[in-house]
Amino acid sequence: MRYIRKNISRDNNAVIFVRIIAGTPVISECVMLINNKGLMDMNIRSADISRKTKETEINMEFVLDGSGKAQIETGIGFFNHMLDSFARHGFFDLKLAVKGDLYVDPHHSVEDTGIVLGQAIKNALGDKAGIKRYGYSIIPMDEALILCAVDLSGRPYLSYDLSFSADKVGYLDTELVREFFYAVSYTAGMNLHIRMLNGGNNHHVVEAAFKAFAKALDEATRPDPRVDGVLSAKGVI
Ligand SMILES: [Mn+2]
Repeated sequence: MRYIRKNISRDNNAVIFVRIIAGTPVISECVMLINNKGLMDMNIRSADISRKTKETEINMEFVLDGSGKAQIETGIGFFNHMLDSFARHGFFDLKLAVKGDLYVDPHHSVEDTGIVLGQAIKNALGDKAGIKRYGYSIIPMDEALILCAVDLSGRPYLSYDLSFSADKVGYLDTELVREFFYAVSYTAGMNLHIRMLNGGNNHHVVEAAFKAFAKALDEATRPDPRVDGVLSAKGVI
C-alpha cells in the first residue's frame, strides 16, 4: 500500500492523499484536506483580543492551530517563561503584550492575562464542532508531577490543589497561579482540574502545571473525524 501526495493548493498547503493497493486496481480513494497540524479542514483557528481597563492593557494574538511560536512580554519574567512553555508545548502561537500596574503588584496583570487567554480560547474554538472535547496529561519535571484534565464543556469549573513552599518564583507570586487558571477556566467555559501528584521545587511545580495544561488543551481541541457535530448528547457545549 502506498500513498500518493498531490498538492492541490500552494496557498493553504492542502493536499490529497490517494490510497492505492499494490497489484490491484484502485479499490478505495481517500481524500483529506489537511493543514500543517493534520486538521481535517483548512480553517486555522485563532483569535485576537484587546482588553483595556484602568489596571491593565492587554493585546493578544492566539493561534490554536499554531506551531509553538511565542512572543511574550508581561513585565514578569517568570510569567513570560510559563506562557512561553504553554505555547511551545501546546503547539499554539501566542503573541502577547501586557502593560499592567506592576507598581501595585502582579495580581491584575496575571489575572487579566488569564481572562484574555480564556476568551481567546473560547473565540478560537467557535462552536466546538468535530473536536475531542476532553484532554488530559500527566507531566513530570524532575520530582514534580502534575496532572491536568480538561473538558471544554461550556461550564466553568476549576479544581486545583497545587501547594508551594515559597511565596514567589522570581517576581511571580505563587498564589497567583491559581488566579490565572481560575480566570482561564471561567472565561473559556472550561472544566479544568489541576492536581499535584508530587511536589518539591516551586519552579518545577508551576512549570509542569503550565505544560500539563498545554498538553491537555492541545488534545481536547484536536479534531476527531468520528465526531459529527459536537460531542454531547445535548447537541451543544
Ligand atoms: Mn523553567
